Amino acid sequence: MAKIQVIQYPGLIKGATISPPCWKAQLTLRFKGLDYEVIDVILPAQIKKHNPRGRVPAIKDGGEIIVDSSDIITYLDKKYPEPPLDSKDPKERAMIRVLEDWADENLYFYAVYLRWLVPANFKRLKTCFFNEHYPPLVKIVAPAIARKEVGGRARTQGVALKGEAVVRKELYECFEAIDAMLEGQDYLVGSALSRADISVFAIIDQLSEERLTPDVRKEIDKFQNISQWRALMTEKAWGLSRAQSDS
Ligand SMILES: N[C@@H](CCC(=O)N[C@@H](CS)C(=O)NCC(=O)O)C(=O)O
Repeated sequence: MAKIQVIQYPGLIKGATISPPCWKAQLTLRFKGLDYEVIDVILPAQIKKHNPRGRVPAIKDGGEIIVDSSDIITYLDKKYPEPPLDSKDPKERAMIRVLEDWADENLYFYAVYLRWLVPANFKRLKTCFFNEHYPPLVKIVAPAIARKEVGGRARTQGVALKGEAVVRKELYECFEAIDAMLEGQDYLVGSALSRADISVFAIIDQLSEERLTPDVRKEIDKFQNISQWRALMTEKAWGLSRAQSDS
């Protein structure tokens, strides 16, 4: 059987990705123990070849192409139901949805801000990502073009209208909230790992990348419940396909 393919932005190491929604798609495949390969794309034209919406991630499974990380989880959870990533309990399911949406539409934009709009971190992004993956001339212009595009989206969402101190305060309060949710339990909702954990973890894990946002990593490390949860999530996610990010 052909492997599932994940079309994604590359990462700092082979097989990884710099994009939280792409990481969310990969994590889903890992938790489900599904074999997959990644197809790295960097330019808008390459992305559009796979997804006319011009966004990553997209996955290809046999003849099917699915785009958008939430729709990817829904598809995979239906087609490969074990282990399930949703709850049977309607109240838990509702909370799982709310947390996934919060991660995608709120936490994600804080991550965008901290990576792209904080000058010291943007410099790191240029060194670790653009210099590594982009061809010689393109890498000179691509960071500024991408920053303008990403910044525009962050302004439309609202986060880029705020000052850095406010953004940091709000994000660190989100860490406090996540830590409080994890008090006395292994996972965010109920007793099993769900798509809420995957969605929130995809962002927290990426913000823990010391080469890009060492300032945020320091904050995350202050929270004991989050640290334990990160260790558990990492163990579950890498159980099957560690080789993919280590090779
Ligand atoms: N809500 C979407 C977000 C997808 C998204 O915005 N992906 C970004 C990468 S993190 C992208 O494709 N950017 C390419 C571009 O805008 O040209 C999801 O969860 O899949």
